[in-house]
Amino acid sequence: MQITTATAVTQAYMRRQPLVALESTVIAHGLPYPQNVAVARAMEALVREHGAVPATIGVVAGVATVGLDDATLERFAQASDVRKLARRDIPLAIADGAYGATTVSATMALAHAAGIEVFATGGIGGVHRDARTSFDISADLTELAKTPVIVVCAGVKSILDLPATLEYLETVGVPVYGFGTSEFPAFYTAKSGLSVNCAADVATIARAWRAHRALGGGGMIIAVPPPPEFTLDPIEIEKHILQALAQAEAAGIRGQAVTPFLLSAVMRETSGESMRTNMALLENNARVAAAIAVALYAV
Ligand code: PSU
Ligand code: MN
Repeated sequence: MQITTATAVTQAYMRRQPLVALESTVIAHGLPYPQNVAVARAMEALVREHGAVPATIGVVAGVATVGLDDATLERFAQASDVRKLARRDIPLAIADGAYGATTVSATMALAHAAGIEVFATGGIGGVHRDARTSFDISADLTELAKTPVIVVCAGVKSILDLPATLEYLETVGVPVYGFGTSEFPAFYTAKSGLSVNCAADVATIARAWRAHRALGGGGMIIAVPPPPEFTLDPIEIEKHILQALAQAEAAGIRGQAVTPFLLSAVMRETSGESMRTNMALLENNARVAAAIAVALYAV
């Protein structure tokens, strides 16, 4: 399989500059236009400002691409023919010559294939609240179990079952560190009531990563609380989530459509407030990921 890398990414390898992978599902299926392309560009700019080279990942006309150019970002942000790709969806997208936005699992797979160790996103997928009957557990979790990439996120959206997601990650040996906190963030808020190990700074993360890799470990989660000025009231947000879940149930939404449906329902319910939080934490995570990528060169 051929992987195309952008010139800036190839140069980064040659110059031994740190790289940060970014996903494209959040652009194509996670946020509305034009906010999606604005935040994608802002994340790339922030990664550069903090000393690393950004590589947004996707499948472009059947070609796995590391480092989408600006016109392709725009296409992903606007087009309705862009597939949502988990790891298992990459092969057919390539064979069909299709366009595909990569989720966390697919982005990790391609980032690793391209030699990139750090990846910034918003929230990872996880165990859905109805998993006992639906069996809906995101492929992000199994990917984290095996693919060695540091995933910088704001934890897991509370549309999911957070305690079950943390249990799953423990079972499959994925380290989950709060960035400067021992409380697992819940995406819209810093508070989930769930404890994780605290990693105090990027140098600590870099040392822990080397140890994890030396032991043959796969992925690692760095959970960064959302910026305080953008956090939402957990009780308020839970009301909207319950409404979104009821709408999904009534509309019979299943499979990979569930997450995008719930995200846009919550955005509607909160009249865009949750979208502002989403954008702010994506940008914040891009900064932290760049700092971690830089720190990896120092250990
Ligand atoms: N969480 C968000 N926004 C998103 C996603 C997750 O806050 O857009 C996307 C990510 O790409 C993640 C995917 O990998 O949803 C998970 O989808 P599923 O639940 O179908 O595995
Ligand atoms: Mn699912």
